[in-house]
Amino acid sequence: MRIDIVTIFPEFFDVLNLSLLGKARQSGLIELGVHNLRDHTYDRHHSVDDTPYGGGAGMVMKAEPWGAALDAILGAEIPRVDAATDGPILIFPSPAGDQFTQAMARELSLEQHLVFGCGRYEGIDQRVVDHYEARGRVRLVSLGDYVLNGGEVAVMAMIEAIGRLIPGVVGNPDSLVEESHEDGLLEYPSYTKPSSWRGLDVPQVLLSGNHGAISTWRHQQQIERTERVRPDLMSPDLLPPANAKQSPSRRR
Ligand code: JEW
Repeated sequence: MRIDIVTIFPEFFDVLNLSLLGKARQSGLIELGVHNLRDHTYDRHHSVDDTPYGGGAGMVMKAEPWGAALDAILGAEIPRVDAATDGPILIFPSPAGDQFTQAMARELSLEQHLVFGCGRYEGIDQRVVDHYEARGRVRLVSLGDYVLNGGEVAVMAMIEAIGRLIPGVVGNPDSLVEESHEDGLLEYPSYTKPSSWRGLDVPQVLLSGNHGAISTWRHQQQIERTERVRPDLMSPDLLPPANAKQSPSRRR
């Protein structure tokens, strides 16, 4: 997968050289380009922002640098016939976007080319989104219902969630299917040595060697935990009838 990022803080993405994603880059599974928006300014002061039309607080990112930066990545061609279903996806993090989910990460991990535009200030001139929507696939994506100072942190989270779903990036593919959200349930609790710590014992079943019992216990734990902390994720057909009428306990 090819990933391009446009930002006024390219150094922010230096951490992508580390850990799992860094290895994926070295092995060529992920090709990353980080582009400084300011390299696409042609005025004396390299301005990327200006005051909003209509007044109001704060500054808005100017359309011209965004147009120049994105054209340099995407090419400056007129819309292609299949632009709605094919070609790169341009993603703008935004508090007004569709909620980023594991399902969206899964979909995006199948793409060949993602381009992320990181806004700052009060956001980007709306015409940038409008223009590129007419040329291809554009998505506004929200990390969640809270306000960040810009798109960089959101892009970092999205790249981590997407990157680890690319075959070969995470060493053991089993750890991908077993984990939270892939089956609509939260994780079961995990334990490692020692078997007793500060008076707290590892549940006996995990020491039993009975893999059937362990598997059943873990699934029960997933269902209980999901019902307790994220009932919104709970699909009724996964609930055993005995459990369905029980009121959620306050434990965590
Ligand atoms: C987020 C990009 C760029 C995403 C999530 N836009 C805007 C905006 C900002 C502050 C107040 C009001 C609007 C700052 N901002 C961003 C915020 C993404 C930008 C500028 C973002 N939360 N916040 N999920």
